[in-house]
Amino acid sequence: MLIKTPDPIKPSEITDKQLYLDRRKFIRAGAKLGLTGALLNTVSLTGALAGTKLSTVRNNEYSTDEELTPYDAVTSYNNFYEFGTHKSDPSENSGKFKPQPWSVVVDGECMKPGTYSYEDVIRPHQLEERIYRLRCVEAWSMVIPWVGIPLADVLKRFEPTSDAKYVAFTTVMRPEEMPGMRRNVLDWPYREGLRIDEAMHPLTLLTVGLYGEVLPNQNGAPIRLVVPWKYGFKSIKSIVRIQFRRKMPRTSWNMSAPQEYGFYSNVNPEVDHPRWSQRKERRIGEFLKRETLMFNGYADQVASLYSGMDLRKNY
Ligand SMILES: Nc1nc2c(c(=O)[nH]1)N[C@H]1C(S)=C(S)[C@@H](COP(=O)(O)O)O[C@H]1N2
Ligand SMILES: [Mo]
Repeated sequence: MLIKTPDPIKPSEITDKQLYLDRRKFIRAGAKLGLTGALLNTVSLTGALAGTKLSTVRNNEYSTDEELTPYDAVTSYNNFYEFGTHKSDPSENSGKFKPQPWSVVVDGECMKPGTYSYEDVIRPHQLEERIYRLRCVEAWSMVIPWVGIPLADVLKRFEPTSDAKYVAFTTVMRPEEMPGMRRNVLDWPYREGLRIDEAMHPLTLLTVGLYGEVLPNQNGAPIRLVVPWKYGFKSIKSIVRIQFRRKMPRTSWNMSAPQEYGFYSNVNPEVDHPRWSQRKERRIGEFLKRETLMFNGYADQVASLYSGMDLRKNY
């Protein structure tokens, strides 16, 4: 017997276009007033598909009040080389990717290593909305209402030991579902890393959604990092491994071009990329360029992490 399973339906297909757009306007208006939590329904995260609403409360302490980058730009202008190197590739080529079920391997210098399911890692009642700037090393930027949990809250559950000086992250490798992996543009899998104090910093967010909904595949479903004071490439997508390390881990962009991309990769207008300036950026949707701010505007919160370090050497 053949059992027919329904195809996943996007909210944009259920509601008619105008209703859909009105709902978005409504959510955004609500978000501006800080009412997000009250407007959105609670859903089970198990098997949640892109577009499923998430129940969140706005974190105002860490959110910027700058104008949001439109949803369509956030979800169609992406860097996710596993799906191709053009900005439109991730949204066009990630339809076959299956972000559920999901699990994350946790290992290295910690007391609770193991394989954790998505539901073990993400506790729905801890989800917050945080509006952060994301600045790509290519000198464009966006303002995105992310939904996630402070990474520190997750990492502490794995009980890192005093030998855990760094945390390494790895992206899933599924060439059958990720057509960009057929080309060796990077040495797969995509890898990133943080110093333990950077990973534990309250701004560092383990993210599962944006615009009040479950992450679309192109934005790194089902779990990605957002480190707002660093260039966008540090915000690794579709994470399957978290490893506590004694030594500084190797990272994809540093491995591919060490003279251009360092381990730290803090947003720094004073230190140019060897092939272009980092002084200005284009906010997606805007015409004139903006001045890039030290640590992407988060200096008050994070500058102390780097006191005494030469940021020209540790770029
Ligand atoms: N696995 C993986 N993660 C990745 C990338 C990638 O190519 N592969 N690109 C990075 C870069 S360069 C940027 S700017 C951000 C973009 O995130 P966004 O598409 O959600 O805006 O994802 C980062 N995370
Ligand atoms: Mo980037």
